Amino acid sequence: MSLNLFDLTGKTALITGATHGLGMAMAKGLANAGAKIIINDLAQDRIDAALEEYAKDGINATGYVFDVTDEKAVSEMIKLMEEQVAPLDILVNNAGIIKRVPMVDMEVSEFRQVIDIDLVGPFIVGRTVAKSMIARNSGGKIINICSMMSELGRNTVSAYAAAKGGLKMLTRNMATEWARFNIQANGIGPGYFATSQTAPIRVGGHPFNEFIIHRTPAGRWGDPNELQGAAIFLASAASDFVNGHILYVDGGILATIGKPSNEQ
Ligand code: NAP
Ligand code: GCO
Repeated sequence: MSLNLFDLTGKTALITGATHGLGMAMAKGLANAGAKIIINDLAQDRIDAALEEYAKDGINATGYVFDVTDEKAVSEMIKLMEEQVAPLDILVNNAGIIKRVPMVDMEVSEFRQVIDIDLVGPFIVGRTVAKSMIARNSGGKIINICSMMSELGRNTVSAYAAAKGGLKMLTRNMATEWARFNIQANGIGPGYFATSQTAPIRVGGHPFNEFIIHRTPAGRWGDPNELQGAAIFLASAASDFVNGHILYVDGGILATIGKPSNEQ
């Protein structure tokens, strides 16, 4: 019998913040590998619209509204989805925000909000899902969506970099504490991808757009669908001995210090 290491048939995956962008792309990839998909967002209307989008691709997804920073709501909604749909085998902590403000101008409340959503949120959701996996002795896969800013700083994104750097280390601690329960916790570190989050810095003629195209050895922004392979790998049996690893999908950004503007 040929064992398809990447087959997710019979598995159930929760992807937070998956009504569009990278979350939707990864969710579609997991669905195409056989997983049952549950998505989350902050608003029912955006979930409803997204479920129609998934259905167009033949994906019968389910959606639940909750704020990843709301411990009570997370606990109630994960209990409900595991009753109504199925126990979770895979969690993708994708939901996140960014604020681009110079540190000297950033309100402490803004800094705290980014940390809360991008770092505390994955802790809350991850811990809630892990408790269920441990109680069921099922094992499982946790995938935290990190960033280039898990490794590099950049002007104006201090809170985001602190959160994503922390998420890298939270991933390693999840791996450390939960590996004995056959839970593999890993991260995906996307480079620069074309989504609504990067739209403000990607518009044609924006200096950052040109900078990223030149700074990325592949010479372009990533397509969200190019994260599907990494998501399927870390969600599948193919990664059963991979733990605490951040898999960077960045077109080569972290491989290089870059090149002068006059070099190809
Ligand atoms: P996006 O288009 O802004 O989508 C973020 C999603 O998270 C949205 O669905 C949003 O819901 C949801 N969300 C925000 N706060 C939430 C909360 N408190 N509770 C539940 N859901 C919440 O971003 P993206 O570009 O797809 O990025 C997705 C993830 O990848 C983020 O963690 C981001 O930091 C990371 N990332 C992105 C890139 C990139 O180049 N795009 C690169 C590296 C890493 P609403 O729509 O309702 O606001
Ligand atoms: C930015 C971008 C980045 C990307 C991503 C890079 O303003 O620098 O939004 O933060 O979202 O995190 O990996």
